[in-house]
Amino acid sequence: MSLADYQVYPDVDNLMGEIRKYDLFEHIVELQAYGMTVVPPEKMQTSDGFIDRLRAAIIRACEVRNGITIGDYRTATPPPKHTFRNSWDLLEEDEVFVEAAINPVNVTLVRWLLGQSAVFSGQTWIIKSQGAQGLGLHSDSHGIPPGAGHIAHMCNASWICTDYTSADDGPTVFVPGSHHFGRATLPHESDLEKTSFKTVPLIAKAGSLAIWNGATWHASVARTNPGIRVTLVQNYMRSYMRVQHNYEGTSPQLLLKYPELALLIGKALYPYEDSQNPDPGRISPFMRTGTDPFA
Ligand SMILES: O=C(O)CCC(=O)C(=O)O
Ligand SMILES: [Fe+2]
Repeated sequence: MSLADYQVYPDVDNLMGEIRKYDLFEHIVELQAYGMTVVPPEKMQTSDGFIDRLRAAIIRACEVRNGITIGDYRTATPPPKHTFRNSWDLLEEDEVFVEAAINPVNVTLVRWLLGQSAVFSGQTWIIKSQGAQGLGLHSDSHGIPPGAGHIAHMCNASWICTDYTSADDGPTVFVPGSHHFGRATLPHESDLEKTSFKTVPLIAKAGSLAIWNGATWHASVARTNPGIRVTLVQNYMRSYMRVQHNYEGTSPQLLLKYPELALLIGKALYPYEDSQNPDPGRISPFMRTGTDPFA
């Protein structure tokens, strides 16, 4: 008899059942210890052709939204400045994005990190072509101040839509265990060339799911291979820090008269709320909170 069979702690007992059913114990341990894990395609319980449909839907959405032609992902050479635009909020573009968001293995791991009340926050693509630069080390738990480590507040569950075979594919890289630091990177820590933190690359077959505690530091390296890297990034979060009422509709006259009120009301923030229309002036103060509770 296992502890879960007593059914005295349903939030965990039910999750244990799913973890066992999908053979995820090793991934749960990796999430706890390293802050990230990669689940291979054969464990993902996806329907036939899922990852091909997902990759095609991402490419189609990027072509339509940005008025470009990408074509075959193995040979495409779209200019990076066009493929990184208008990439958020894909759920209603194609039902394959819903399939991606509610995949049972994905959801089990998300609930392990964020509890049963975890909510879906957003999806965006990464389309990375030959010559595209990497990204510095950062945490995705924007706005979570140091001191709030211990539990995951958000997570990133990314579908790998093309093979990441080596560093030449321009993959994400991670600092294992960095979620235990419970803070975002400081400016002098983020340059991958200069930082003393050691990283592991995300090597995975198309159809895998890479999932990490949002606090786990990660970066990406430049892509030198031809063709494009395609990824569907999905953010989930705990639901507890939502405002009780949407004050964004407050009358502009009132906000103009009381600038302090305008500051407190807080326009939706990238990447968590109004991803189509973020207020750039608020992004870096928000992210800086990740390094200082008084920021
Ligand atoms: O893999 C990458 O290109 C970076 C991904 C990243 O930082 C993210 O999805 O949060
Ligand atoms: Fe990130």
